[in-house]
Amino acid sequence: MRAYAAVDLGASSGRVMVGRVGRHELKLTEAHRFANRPVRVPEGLRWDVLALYAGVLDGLRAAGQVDSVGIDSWAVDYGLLDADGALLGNPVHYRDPRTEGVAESVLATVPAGELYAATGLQYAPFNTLYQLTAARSTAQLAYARRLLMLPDLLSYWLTGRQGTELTNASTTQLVDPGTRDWAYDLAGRLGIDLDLFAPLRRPGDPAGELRPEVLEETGLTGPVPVTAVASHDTASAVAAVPAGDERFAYICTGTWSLAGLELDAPVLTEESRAANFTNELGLDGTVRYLRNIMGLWLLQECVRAWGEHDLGDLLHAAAEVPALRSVVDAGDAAFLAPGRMPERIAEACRASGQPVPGSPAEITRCILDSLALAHRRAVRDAQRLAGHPVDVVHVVGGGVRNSLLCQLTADACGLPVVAGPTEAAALGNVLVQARTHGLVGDRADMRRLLTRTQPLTRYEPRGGTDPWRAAEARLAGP
Ligand code: ADP
Ligand code: LRH
Repeated sequence: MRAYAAVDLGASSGRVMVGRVGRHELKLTEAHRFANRPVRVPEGLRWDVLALYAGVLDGLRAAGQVDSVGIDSWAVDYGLLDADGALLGNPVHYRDPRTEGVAESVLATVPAGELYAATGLQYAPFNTLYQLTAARSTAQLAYARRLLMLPDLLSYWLTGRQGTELTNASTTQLVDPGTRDWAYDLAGRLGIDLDLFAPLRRPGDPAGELRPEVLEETGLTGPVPVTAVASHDTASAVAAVPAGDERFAYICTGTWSLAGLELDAPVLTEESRAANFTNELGLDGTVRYLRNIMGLWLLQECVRAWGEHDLGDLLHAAAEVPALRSVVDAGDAAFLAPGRMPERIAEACRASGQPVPGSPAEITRCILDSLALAHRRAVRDAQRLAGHPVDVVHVVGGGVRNSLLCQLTADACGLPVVAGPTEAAALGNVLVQARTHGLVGDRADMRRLLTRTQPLTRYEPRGGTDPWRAAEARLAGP
């Protein structure tokens, strides 16, 4: 048995998990969990990256002696370093409004079709490409000599070594999904200096060893290697989908719902671009063909607005509310910004001529019905656009704990849902580390181990999908 620490930073919480792996065993325990609370300062919405780093150190101390450490986090965001290697300011949150209207200037230089052909990425206002364009005339960028994506920044602080992990780099919209290298021509046309990025590294590559100061602070005995994992949390989560064959769709449910397919090659058709599907890079040359759906962010923001509310009670009450009374488009970027979420959801229902949900239970039901409906659309669209039929939908991530959402997703998709594991990103992180020690083989081997060792719940679809089709039509408008 070996022990691996998986640092997994989500938009709502960070955790350090310990995975104990043997040839036929895989056990995950939580060493430490800490809140991830973005902070609004006069210049905008920022990540408190020092608090996150402190949480990582606390977590490593709680984890105890491990054979290796891997880090994954949410995508697209980065820290800038000056010529001395010091961090220039707090990383900007992808929900910061600085990218509003920026896409127009990018698209005036590189039309949307060309951008999709070059990078395979969906349009999302927060893609690193747009963030860098928004930052163009700032003093910070002028002084920056290095850009490190968030997991790479934390890895640098732990080890002193710099690199850019590929799966997360693919979310910058500056990587060519065909060559799996930088899109040099595109970056040149847009005046983006690729020298800012540290050299690419791939999951499984060595990423240094914990610095002596880190060993002292965490009480660990060196050398402790840090291993590059699929550092985009969604890439790690997809690697840990316990699928039996390739005929599956997945939904990674947490702050976001990332719904789609694992493919061997990108889908770069015009139809796919119009449907806003993304081709992010996954483990072992795979493509994560998926759509971003607003996810449980909608509920997180409502709960924040309502103050103290027990999530379990809220979900019980929501289960009693009649189904599909009102739905909103959970893929709409209008819900990206924080604030006033119950009012914004009510306004969207009013604007589409549906009953306006009022109580927290009604609004929660509206959110869960809307997420299930968006899951249905993404799973159906992905199969059609990629020509890749599926028999089952795997739900992983925090939403696994929400049995109502899992059941509604099965109902809406008209397919069985297999829910679990909850901590898929951490498990994918652990398994890539274990692979470097030869404890697991290929992706199929990893998935077999997950299926044998992790608790999974199966939800069969109830009733027909007609009510969901009707709700879809209602959203499409008259
Ligand atoms: P992220 O990694 O994006 O921060 P997670 O995968 O941790 O997100 O998922 C967080 C979400 O999981 C919460 O917003 C909440 O909706 C859901 N969740 C967590 N615990 C429970 C629970 N006990 N019951 C129902 N839902 C839960
Ligand atoms: C989920 C996630 C998702 C990205 C978003 C910014 O945590 O990494 O895959 O699109 O955050």
